[in-house]
Amino acid sequence: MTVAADLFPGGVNSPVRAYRAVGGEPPVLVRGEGAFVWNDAGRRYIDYVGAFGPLLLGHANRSVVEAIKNAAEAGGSFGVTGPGEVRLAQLIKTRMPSIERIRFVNSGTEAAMSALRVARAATRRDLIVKFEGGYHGHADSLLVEAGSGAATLSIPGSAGVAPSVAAQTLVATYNDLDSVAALLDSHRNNVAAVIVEPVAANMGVVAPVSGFLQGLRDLTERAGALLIFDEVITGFRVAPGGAQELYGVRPDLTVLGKIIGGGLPVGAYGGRADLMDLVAPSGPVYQAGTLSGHPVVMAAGEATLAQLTPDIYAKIESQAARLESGVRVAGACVVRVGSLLTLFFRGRPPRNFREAKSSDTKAFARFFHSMLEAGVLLPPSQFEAWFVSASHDGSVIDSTLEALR
Ligand code: KE4
Repeated sequence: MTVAADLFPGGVNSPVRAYRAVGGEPPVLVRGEGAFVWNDAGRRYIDYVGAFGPLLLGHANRSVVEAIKNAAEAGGSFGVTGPGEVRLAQLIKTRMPSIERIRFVNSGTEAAMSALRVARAATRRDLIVKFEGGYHGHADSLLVEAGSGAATLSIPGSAGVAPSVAAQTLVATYNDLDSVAALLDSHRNNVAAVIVEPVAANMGVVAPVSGFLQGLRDLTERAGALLIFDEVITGFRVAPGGAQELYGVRPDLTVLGKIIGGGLPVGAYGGRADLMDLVAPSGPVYQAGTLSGHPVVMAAGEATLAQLTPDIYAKIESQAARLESGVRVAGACVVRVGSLLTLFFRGRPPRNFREAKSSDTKAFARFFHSMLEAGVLLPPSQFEAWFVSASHDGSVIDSTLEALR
């Protein structure tokens, strides 16, 4: 959109939307319903972007829309805790028992940066360990060889991040416990936390090898550091209780976003009560937000989680499995965890970001455009996940496989 180019940097409000990694002009999308989106010329696409993760039920889910309307008509944010915040927090706690206390914020970025602040306060240590290719939003200390947008744009870290801040973040290799142990040993007693996407989804979908997550749990315990699971993407997607349920590993703190807001701006961080009680006004860690816990957002999140029944998860799992088994593309391999899927243009599934980066991104770009031509909208980057929703039913999967032929 030319007018957008005059208004927003790169014509977008988030870099990945500019299609720099795949080339061409992004479509102008004006409507979404279920598994479909329509452009301004009325052309319909099957949508695997799903707003990059929040829309596990698909676009314009009737009861989510109804809940938003009712909450909006009841008035906006009142500047005090409301019943909607309580109900959504209870739904989250029930499904993620590691979350004894929670704080709602307005984005995954805010949630991740706040969780790190709690970890530093709790341990009185300064350093953080993250993983190359892991993306946790754009807070300064986390934009150190980030994945997702930065990886797509091949910007290691970011301009504007002070070297002194970046120096507080150590970078390990995903699926490589030795790289974590080495950092913990060489910075003994000064690592506050290890933050990890339990299923990496910002280098494309890279699954944790067996024992990796439990290994992080053991290493952090031994080092007196906290383990933070960034479940902004995996939370309530890869299992009813997220990756921590799927892999049976209990983090000290969890970062959430996307699905818990039902498509509206949201984030949350939570975990052990003794840690979260450090957060103001209970404790000395300051964090605040004008619209945190907004009733309309809480209503959308509650209406979403309330629909996530075992049947829905079983349905999404079977559809995503059908898609996985039907995808046969020369020179590419599929990685799937639940309803997260990536087609890597390389011979074998990557185990870390360095291997993911060796994918043939030009081949991906050609594939992306051929699918767009065929009416299937994929995330515009080799380093993003395809999001299958409950609305991607049998006929949608069939049409997708048809387009792949
Ligand atoms: P937000 O600040 O964008 O709400 O969340 C940041 C974030 C944190 N943690 C994980 C694991 C994430 O994937 C994200 C954001 N995800 C990207 C998609 N890979 C958002 C898309 C975009 O940047 O436009």
